[in-house]
Amino acid sequence: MPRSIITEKVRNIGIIAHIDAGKTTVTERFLYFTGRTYKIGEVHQGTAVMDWMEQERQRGITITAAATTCEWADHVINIVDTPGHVDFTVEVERSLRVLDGGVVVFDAVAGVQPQSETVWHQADRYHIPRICFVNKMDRVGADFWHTIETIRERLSARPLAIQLPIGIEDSYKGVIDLIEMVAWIFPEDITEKAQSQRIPHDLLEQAEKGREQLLEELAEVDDQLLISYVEGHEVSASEMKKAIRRATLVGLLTPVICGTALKNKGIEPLLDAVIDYLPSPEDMPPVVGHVPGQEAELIERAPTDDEPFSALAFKIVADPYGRIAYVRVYSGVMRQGDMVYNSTRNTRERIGRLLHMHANRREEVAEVFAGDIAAVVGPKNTFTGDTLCTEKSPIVLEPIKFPEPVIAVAIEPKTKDDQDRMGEALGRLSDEDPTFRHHYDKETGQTIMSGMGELHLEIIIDRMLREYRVEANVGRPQVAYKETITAPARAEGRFVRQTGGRGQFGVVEIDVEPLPQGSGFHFEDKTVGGVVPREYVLAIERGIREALETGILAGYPVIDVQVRLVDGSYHPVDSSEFAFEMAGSLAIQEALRKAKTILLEPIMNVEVTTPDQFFGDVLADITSKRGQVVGVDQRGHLRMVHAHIPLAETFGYTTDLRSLTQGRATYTMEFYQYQELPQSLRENVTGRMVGGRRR
Ligand SMILES: Nc1nc2c(ncn2[C@@H]2O[C@H](COP(=O)(O)OP(=O)(O)OP(=O)(O)O)[C@@H](O)[C@H]2O)c(=O)[nH]1
Ligand SMILES: [Mg+2]
Repeated sequence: MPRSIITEKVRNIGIIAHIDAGKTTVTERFLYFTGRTYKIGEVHQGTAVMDWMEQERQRGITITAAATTCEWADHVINIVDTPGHVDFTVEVERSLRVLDGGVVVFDAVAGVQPQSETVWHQADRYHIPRICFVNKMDRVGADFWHTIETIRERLSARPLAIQLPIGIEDSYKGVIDLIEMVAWIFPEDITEKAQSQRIPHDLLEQAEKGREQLLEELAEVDDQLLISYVEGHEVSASEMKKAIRRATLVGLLTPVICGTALKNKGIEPLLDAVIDYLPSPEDMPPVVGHVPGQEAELIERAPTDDEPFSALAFKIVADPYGRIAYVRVYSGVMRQGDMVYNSTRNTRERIGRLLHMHANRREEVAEVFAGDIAAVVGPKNTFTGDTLCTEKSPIVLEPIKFPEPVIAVAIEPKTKDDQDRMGEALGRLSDEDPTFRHHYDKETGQTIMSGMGELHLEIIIDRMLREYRVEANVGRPQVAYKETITAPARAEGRFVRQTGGRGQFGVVEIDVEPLPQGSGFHFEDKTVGGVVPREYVLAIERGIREALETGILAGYPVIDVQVRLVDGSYHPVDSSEFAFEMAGSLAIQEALRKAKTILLEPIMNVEVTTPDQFFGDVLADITSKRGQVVGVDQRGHLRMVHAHIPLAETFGYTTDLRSLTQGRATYTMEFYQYQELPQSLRENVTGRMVGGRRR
């Protein structure tokens, strides 16, 4: 069966923004205006199609990224609506990894907010072309131009206003399209179609100025347009659109338009802009990967159906009814019944059913093509970040990087039955969410769960109760400390037992070295001449990895370490994988003792918005929490305080801030980096434990 739509007419986009900017509301309007749904879903009424999880509807926030599809102007738009809350940043990260373009939504009153900055930089990392939608133009205090200014300043971007708003706040009516030079007034009655009309007389001069400025900015970055412009030709709307598209695709400019999703204004032009300015899969450069087992051997796949098949699994959903892997197809075709190769794990997977997803509704398809986003039902051994491809031409695509959990709680099931169900629930939930981890602490007999923040763990606990019926007592949140080394060291590990019968023999020598933050664990075999056979090297690495889960200071995981195996010896009879695993473990523990190991604590990026009169109190409170103020902005009567505060000091901050400011200040918080825990506080941590084991 041929594909029903050519790749050039496909858009894979993500809706990204700060929490509450209106992403889900925008997505719901997309579904309504394109005829996908017949009734508008509302977040605040708990009826949004995209926020289908119980926890989402109750809280009015998005927790999981939901995918859907709609059609507009002969094109297919695959949309992923992402959550804005930082605790669910994993959803943004994996969506951006597989999408081609982004719609960034801003609150017209607040302008760029901290989390929009974060998602913007995430999109930068993946070179995602984007357009900006200044939403909530109906709100008191809405300001299109101020928002554009914050995009320029805080995101270091080049925003390009391609519309002018008509009216503002209560009287916001529509927009002037500076390219076509027409006005759109959006009817109050949603069943009426918006019509373009002549620009109102009193706005004509402003519109002409706006267009002139738009042309100047475009000419600065686009040579083709520059030529027409300096030669004094009348530049046509279609020439302008092409130039804007070129500049957007390479990230030189970001078109900005406005509206109010809640009041159904500005949605059709936004859909047009998605088609006009965001890339199709064909516009994307070939995806790059490497030959399995040879990381330096790079290979490419062009985004066409006749290339060998390759796809990346970016999300696993494991509900009690089955396991589904969401994939992005980069090249080639995958059909039901195909045997595909998981090159990340060197396993094979028989493809059962293939689906297109609409939030939590499913539509079965026989095959999926280059550029598609689809779901595979029932894979057993495919995990987030894995590559699926043809075994004949294998490729390993770059996996997705996820942040480390920073917060932990102890959880104790109430009954034996709960205990059994909890095991299954934990397995499934961590399968879905790479930023959620759990382990069993032998010493305290507790299960420790760790994640990205209080809300993240709260939702997990809630899901365990509702979906898996696990009742449990949950401890207070604790900081997930880490350990790391600060100096290089060499150490030997000997595991030798040779008294009668078959003995044990494994001897290894390793070098360790600190790595920059975020690098993780690297292992390299530097031995020569087969002093340690290959299978034992793997055992050594395993032993080291395991030992690093429990550091020597307070039992917290050790991060950012380079380990080189430099020497070793084996015995033809007594050596075993077990002996080398032990030797590796002993060597790394010895090395950690020599390599000046320190404790690290997570530091958070906090932004507090407070009325002037509480500014002093807010500052003093931040200082008392070992916080450091790194910047202060002023807007009207509000101050925005940007600070770094250790996570340990932020528990309960919502309550503190409320009582300090009579509930008039707000804040957002996200992980910034790990820093050494001051010596004076070390005692508190080494005498306590969670997220690690005391030794
Ligand atoms: N006044 C006004 N309110 C809006 C507009 N768009 C959305 N809202 C409201 O803002 C709130 C948040 O909207 P959502 O669409 O849930 O925002 P979101 O960006 O999806 O939020 P998260 O997914 O939790 O990050 C809801 O109460 C919406 O009704 C708008 O244009 N004007
Ligand atoms: Mg949402």
